[in-house]
Amino acid sequence: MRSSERIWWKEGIVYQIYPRSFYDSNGDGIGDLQGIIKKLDYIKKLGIDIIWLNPVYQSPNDDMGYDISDYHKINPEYGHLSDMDQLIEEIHNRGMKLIMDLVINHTSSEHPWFMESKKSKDNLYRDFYIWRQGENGKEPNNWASFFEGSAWKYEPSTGEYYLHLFTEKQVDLNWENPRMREKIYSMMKWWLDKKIDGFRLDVINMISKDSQLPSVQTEGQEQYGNGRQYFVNGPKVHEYLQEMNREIFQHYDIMTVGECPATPIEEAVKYVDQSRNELNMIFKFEHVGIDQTHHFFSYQQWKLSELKKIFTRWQNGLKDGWNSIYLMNHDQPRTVTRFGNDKEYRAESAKMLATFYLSLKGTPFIYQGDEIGMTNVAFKRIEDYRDVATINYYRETVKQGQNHEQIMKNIHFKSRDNSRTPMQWDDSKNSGFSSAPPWLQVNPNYPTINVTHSLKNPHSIFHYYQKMITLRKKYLTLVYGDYQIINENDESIYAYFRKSENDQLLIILNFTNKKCGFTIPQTFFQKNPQLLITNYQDIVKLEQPKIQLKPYESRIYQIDL
Ligand code: TEU
Ligand code: CA
Repeated sequence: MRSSERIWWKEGIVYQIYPRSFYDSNGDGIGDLQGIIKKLDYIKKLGIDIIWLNPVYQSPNDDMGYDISDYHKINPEYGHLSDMDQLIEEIHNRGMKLIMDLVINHTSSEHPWFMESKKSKDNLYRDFYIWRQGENGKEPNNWASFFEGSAWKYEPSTGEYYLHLFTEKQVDLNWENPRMREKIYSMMKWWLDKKIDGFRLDVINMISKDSQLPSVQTEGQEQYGNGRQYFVNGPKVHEYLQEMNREIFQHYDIMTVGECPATPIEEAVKYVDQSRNELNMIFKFEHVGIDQTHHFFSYQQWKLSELKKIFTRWQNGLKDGWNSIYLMNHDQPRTVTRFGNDKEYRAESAKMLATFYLSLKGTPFIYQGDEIGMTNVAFKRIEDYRDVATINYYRETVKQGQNHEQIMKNIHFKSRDNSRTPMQWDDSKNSGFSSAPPWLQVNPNYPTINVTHSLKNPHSIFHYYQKMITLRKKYLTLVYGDYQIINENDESIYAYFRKSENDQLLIILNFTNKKCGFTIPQTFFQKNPQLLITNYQDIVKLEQPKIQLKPYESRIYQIDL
């Protein structure tokens, strides 16, 4: 490959840090910026190039930082701007980069803009948000909030309602207002001038709402319905992103990744086609919706053939764009619990899944703790949960008289707190995360699942991740090569080629807890394939194209072309 064609944010591997749960440096039970600084060598050791930080701005924490009350300040729980400057410098000193979470679909209701906006109808900041009159003593329309109840909140001081797609303390900004947009752009510039390396843009595909704000058809008795057809990938979203690109992105060498729930590939291409000058990549949601039914918290068994269809469609569908690759984040269940087996095959399946998402075309995002195979948690009492979506879901479903056991079962699988329990550093009290009781309890399995164990054991999940990352850097075909699915309909094994001018790689993944057979395609087998990596220790010599895979076994073979 010519070096001019190589791009750092395509080759880079991202590590997502949830700051509140990563490492507490001052013993208050809350992770912080100095804590991250202390662990940078650990992240570097894993082979990471880019760090994504969940929001650390000043916030009343109604939705754990996704409700920002001052974009120019750090939440004092995490530190100060001077700590942020130091963090940026320490990350750069280690040859890594940093992207910040940018939450600009909404602000906190405690943001000064909103404090002004709600004062009077002719306030200078009134139009920074979306205000409407009620309809017959009810909300302006019947949209539901993502976090239960109506998406509108009545504000007595001016007798109007404001829109909030998430909690009532997360107020949707009015992107129609050019003055508001300008303020956002200058804030972005302020951060980029601090030398950060890009942004992850929170629910960026929801910033443009249909100006009519029409009600939606609801199902049966439901009072509120999902209004997404009127604000997901809305009428002016691309206009705004192109403007943002002209004003900001194009002046810096940065990486941009937009979070885009409920976005099919036909819509996705519009965000990432290079020629359109919008974003570098987006987070797609189809694969994390695979086991979801009518509600975020209800789930069903998923099928491997379905997973393959989704990935294959996205691997091949962004012709002029680029993929992001992730299996979990701070909103999703733990990878090994959801897609692998967190019981008898925890190590094997976590390694198989690492082989999977680190061998696809796109920029991989590793969520903190996945590199040691952390699992879901199951707190017995709802009082032990901290996530607003979980707490609201519990309150609403109990009110509706749903079965308590079933509600807790759904929470145990789907709660966003599964991903947010403190990082498990060692087997000491509070998993070495903090000297004080943490803000959210540690997963009780920390005495066996922790970083110290993983670092000591040469065959650990950590060391496997490290190897996979090294491999991805050595074989650029894993980054840039074409993707070709081999066995679309098989429900046990997922196998695909990655191919470039110089070589071809075959990735074989057993997604089941049983032994399974697979036949290596003849043309590939004839070229003397070399085994690059496997998640089992006893390596079998390849004597014939028919192979047997152990439970959750994964292998990558390579041939020169
Ligand atoms: O998430 C957007 C989002 O719609 C979902 O991931 C959501 O969390 C899930 O469906 C649960 O209902 C982003 C952030 O990642 C999330 O943490 C925030 O809560 C949300 O935006 C609001 O800022
Ligand atoms: Ca702290």
